[in-house]
Amino acid sequence: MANLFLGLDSSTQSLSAILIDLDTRQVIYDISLSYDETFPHYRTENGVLKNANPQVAHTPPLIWVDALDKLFAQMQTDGIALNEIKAISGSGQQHGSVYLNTTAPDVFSHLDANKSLTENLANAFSRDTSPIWMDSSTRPECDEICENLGGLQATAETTGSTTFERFTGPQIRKFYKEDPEAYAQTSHIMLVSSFMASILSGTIAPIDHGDGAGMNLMDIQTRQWHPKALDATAPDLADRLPPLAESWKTIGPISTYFVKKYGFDPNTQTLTWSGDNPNSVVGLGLIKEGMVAISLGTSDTYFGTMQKCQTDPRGEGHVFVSPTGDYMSLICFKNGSLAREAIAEQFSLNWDGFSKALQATPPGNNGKILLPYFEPEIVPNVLTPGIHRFDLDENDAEGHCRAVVEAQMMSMRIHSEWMGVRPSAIYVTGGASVNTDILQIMADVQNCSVYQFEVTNSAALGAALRAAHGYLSESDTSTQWQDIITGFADPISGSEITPKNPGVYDGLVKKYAECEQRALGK
Ligand code: ADP
Ligand code: XUL
Repeated sequence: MANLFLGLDSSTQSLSAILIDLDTRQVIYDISLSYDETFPHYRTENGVLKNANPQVAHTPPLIWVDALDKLFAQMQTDGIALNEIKAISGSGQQHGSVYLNTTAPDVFSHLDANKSLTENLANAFSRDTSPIWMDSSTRPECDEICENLGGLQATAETTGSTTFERFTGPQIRKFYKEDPEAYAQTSHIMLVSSFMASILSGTIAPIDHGDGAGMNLMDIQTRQWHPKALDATAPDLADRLPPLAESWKTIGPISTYFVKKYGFDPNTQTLTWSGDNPNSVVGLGLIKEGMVAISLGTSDTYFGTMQKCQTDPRGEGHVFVSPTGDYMSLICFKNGSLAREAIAEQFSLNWDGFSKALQATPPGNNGKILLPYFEPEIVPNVLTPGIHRFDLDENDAEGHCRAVVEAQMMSMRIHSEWMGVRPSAIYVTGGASVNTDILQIMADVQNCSVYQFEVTNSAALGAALRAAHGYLSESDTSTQWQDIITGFADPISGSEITPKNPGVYDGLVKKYAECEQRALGK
């Protein structure tokens, strides 16, 4: 019998699954269901409900639930031996929160296999929509909580980050202030990760330290809920949160719903889920200090592992807990793939045309600069969207393609300086990491080699590897990460993209930083 472990990834735009066979070191199944395409009736756009206010970004949590049924049904149709899967873990887009009423524990523990998951859960919510990581509508709440915790630096030292609009604490506070009655009806607040784990396990699942660190509610040193942060957020919040747990904690056997409906083995173990970025740390094999990765998914993120907790004095970066138990640093840029797509669309280009434009333009773009704030930006903090051009003609299609990518890469270089180390190699993942022309600009701007991976969804792969690690650790506490990831989390041999134009960006980065300051009115 094969040694199968499943990783699920409930991300902004899709639900994906990766199934690995630990014996043969192979990914044997890899699937992704786009929310917009699979479930048009929820009317999401790139996984998000349209809102007149550009700062508001919500998703109906039922779409994530619906996707789980659809995904397992598809796996069954594709002949996957679901009964041979030993353990499942998962990855969720970070920070997004799900609000449930007092019926939730009973609903989760008695999921009726004669109904769909959405029918089972339809009445369990105290809030129909979930604010997700793209929401930036909580500036007042951020200020209130931050002040209560003693200011930017104290908040960062306490919770790993200063308050950010998308973080769960400020989002909970806004909900409590705007709708205290609905808050009173809420008995459980979950992250996307712990919500999905709750469905799979049929219990109220814990929040792991990795995703818990993205809430402004957890003490980053002790890894416990921080009483003062909870008090600064909303009344009686401790009663509404699940326990925190290490990322490798086994929750228990899979809910009988999935056994009856899809033929899972009743002994299949469910493990605690984590956030997509912490999962990617494992999926990319970043288990040693000093390794850096960039994810080009819906968001662009820049992250690395570190042993000691070192927070960003400027307050732009985050410290999360890595699923290995170490720390990870991270910076998140909202105008990632969707900004690249916006430029491609504006000039009617597909990815091939976009790449040709990158090839046809010189590194440094003859000084043309674009600040691509199509959506409110997280880093630097820009709440009113808008794009800014410097020495760039608005009809210059090729110039725009290069300018958007150069802007993203220069912004990463500038805003990662607080980490104190320039990378010597970068591992890259996410949907856009297949695009070698984008990666060449990354290598040039960072002046270091960039490596691609076979599996571009490192979050789902990381979840599958975490499932294997957690499952094996139950019976053998000496299980080593390196033994689990070997053969899975290695860059593609020969995929190294070396810098071809070092030096070009040293000057341009300065110009970019000045343009940024001007655009921000500083
Ligand atoms: P997430 O996990 O956040 O939902 P993904 O990692 O799946 O996102 O990445 C999806 C994005 O990948 C799409 O929005 C698309 O813009 C981008 N993408 C896919 N193929 C290419 C390509 N060849 N070049 C550039 N970007 C691409
Ligand atoms: C990280 C962040 C995003 C989401 C969605 O802090 O907000 O990367 O996890 O991918």
